[in-house]
Amino acid sequence: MKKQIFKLIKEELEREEKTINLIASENYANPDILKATGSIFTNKYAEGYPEKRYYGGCQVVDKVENYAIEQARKLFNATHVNVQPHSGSSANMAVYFSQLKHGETILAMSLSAGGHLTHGHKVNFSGKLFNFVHYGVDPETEMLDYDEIEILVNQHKPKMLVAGASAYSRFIDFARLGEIAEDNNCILFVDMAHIAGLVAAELHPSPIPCAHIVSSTTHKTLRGPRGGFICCQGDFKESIDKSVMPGCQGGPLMNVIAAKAIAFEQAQSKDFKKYQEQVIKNAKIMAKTFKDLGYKIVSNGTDNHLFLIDLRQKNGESFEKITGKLVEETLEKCSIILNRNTIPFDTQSPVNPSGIRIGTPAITTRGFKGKEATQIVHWIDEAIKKRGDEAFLKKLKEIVEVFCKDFPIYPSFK
Ligand code: DSN
Repeated sequence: MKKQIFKLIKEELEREEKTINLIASENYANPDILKATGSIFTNKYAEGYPEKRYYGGCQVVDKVENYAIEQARKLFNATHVNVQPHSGSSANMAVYFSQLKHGETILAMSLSAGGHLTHGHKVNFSGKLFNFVHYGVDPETEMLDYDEIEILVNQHKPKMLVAGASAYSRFIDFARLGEIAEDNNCILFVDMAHIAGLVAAELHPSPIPCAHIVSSTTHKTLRGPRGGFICCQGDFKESIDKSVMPGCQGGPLMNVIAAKAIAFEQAQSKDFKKYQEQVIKNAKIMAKTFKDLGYKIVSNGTDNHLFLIDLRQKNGESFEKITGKLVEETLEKCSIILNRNTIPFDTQSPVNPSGIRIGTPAITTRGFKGKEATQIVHWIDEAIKKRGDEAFLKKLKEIVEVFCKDFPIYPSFK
């Protein structure tokens, strides 16, 4: 048994080293974070909060959790932080349960326009337990229409307004959303999971001063361990903490909290800011190169770490029957990994949507800059054009794998 899993860890290391990862929500956690995640803190039960636990022997983990909170507060300039959510979804669950009763109304961005499953999709707990109304993007600009959001808030009188996305490439105007929420006496909740690293590096406007509550994950642009956290204003502190534990979770994952502390600390460094600047540069370079090759970029560009390609047309003309699934599968044959994605107003199903999502956090951690980012776009274009040519795709796979060797992710792991 033991041998099997260690063999698979090695296999996954090889896969990660050999492939180009363009999944916008993934990144490579550094060895310190992996070490803390795999540490003996995994042994400890610590239900409760520092100095108020339901178990003995919590002296050391109290210091860990207090340190993680302190680092997160400093990083985001937040009044209160809860570092216990096991994931972004459980953080969001705790937020809803802390402020709303079953069936109350929430306004959020729809998943099909770029939102997130936990922002009220009908198959998710959120959509089943609360009355979600959704906003999308403007059909012309494919950007958020704040006037429309204001109209919907007026019309539906939601108790909570949710902002944040998993496939939206433009800055979000949290200040404007804060005004809308204030004028309408509703709670503004921002899920900043995708952009947390950019916010930490002050390269995206921060939701912290504008929103009552902000949730996030730690493993996307923030480049920490897989997990979640919640920041809130002082009035919400007690209800959020109670909702996380005992409301939604029992024992916190102290090993992951230790690793979150390291991530929050690392995100305060100059190197992290430089890294995030390059993440955005790479995304802009890739989007422009695709555009120059005739592809249609949703919203015509990007301000952040990702962008979407609308595969229905190239050079303004109908682009045969190219779908996100076909492109995802074709590229995987060439060791280029990304995900299919719906695009705004998609008429295709999410299983076989009309778009792909491209993100630069992982390739930038690996050291790819403009030259490499541009090269990848040309490879993707060639692979799409020669998608039926298995010999070409095989040859490209070999080229990509050799290319990756010059950019090791974990040089000390063998
Ligand atoms: N599913 C994640 C993403 O890929 O964006 C967000 O949770």
